[in-house]
Amino acid sequence: MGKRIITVFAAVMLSLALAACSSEDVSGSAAERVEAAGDEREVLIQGGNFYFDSEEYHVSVDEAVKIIYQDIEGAHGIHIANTNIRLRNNESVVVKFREPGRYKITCSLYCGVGHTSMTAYLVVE
Ligand SMILES: [Cu+2]
Repeated sequence: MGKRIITVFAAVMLSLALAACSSEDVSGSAAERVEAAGDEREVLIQGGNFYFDSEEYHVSVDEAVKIIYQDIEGAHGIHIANTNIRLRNNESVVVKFREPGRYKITCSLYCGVGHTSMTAYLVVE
């Protein structure tokens, strides 16, 4: 009896977790690196203790953008979900997003008690 309840509970938790993921993120590798032409629009993301300077950053599908990360307080970094984009202080990358979506940005460097609360979204539309 107890075992069966645990199995049902685990199944419910798993389906909730999957539902939460699919509503926030898109699957697959969403961004491709492109050669910098020098005139890309710059998207500056800044991080402090323990926040990013905006809740959302906006880019257009197929727009070449230069994503730049800077620390304004403490030492942090960013990882953008569904991409291999990981940046530390003063690093940048020129990319195009192929798919619209809300891509979660998290701190990529363990920075202390507020680390897990450092989230924002890159909105591609
Ligand atoms: Cu952190």
